[in-house]
Amino acid sequence: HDEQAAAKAAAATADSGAPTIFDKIINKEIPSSIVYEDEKVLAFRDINPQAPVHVLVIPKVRDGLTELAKVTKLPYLYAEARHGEILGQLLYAARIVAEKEGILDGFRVVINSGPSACQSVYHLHLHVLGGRQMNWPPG
Ligand code: IU
Repeated sequence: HDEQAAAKAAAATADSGAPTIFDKIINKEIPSSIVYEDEKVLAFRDINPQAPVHVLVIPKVRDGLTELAKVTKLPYLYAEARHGEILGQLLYAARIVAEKEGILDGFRVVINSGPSACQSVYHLHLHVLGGRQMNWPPG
């Protein structure tokens, strides 16, 4: 698919250290459709939704949660014990989003980590997807 090829190309060229478009969304320099926000977390609608409900939940501070692997030089989810609180807050926000959006009958929370998983934005984000039958395995 064209879309998958584009995602892989974006992933391959991503600079995991630089600010991403999500910083601009956090700062409200770029408008987004916000579903939930608190001091630490922002949840907004994905611009290219893959389901009737498709919301991204992100930490306002990136804090090393997506890092370059020293060996492979590929970016990936780099959770450490010290991230426990923010990771819990992200899942809390995902639950609030699912309740607000009325998808408690079934929803999926996804983290794409690294190029082979088609990660395209190198600021940790949870995808909250629902509002249709979700299939397994995912693509
Ligand atoms: P991924 O897991 O890194 O592939 O997901 C990035 C998502 O960010 C993807 O679903 C995009 O549609 C979405 N997105 C967005 O909502 N707004 C933007 O300005 C950009 C990407 I760039």
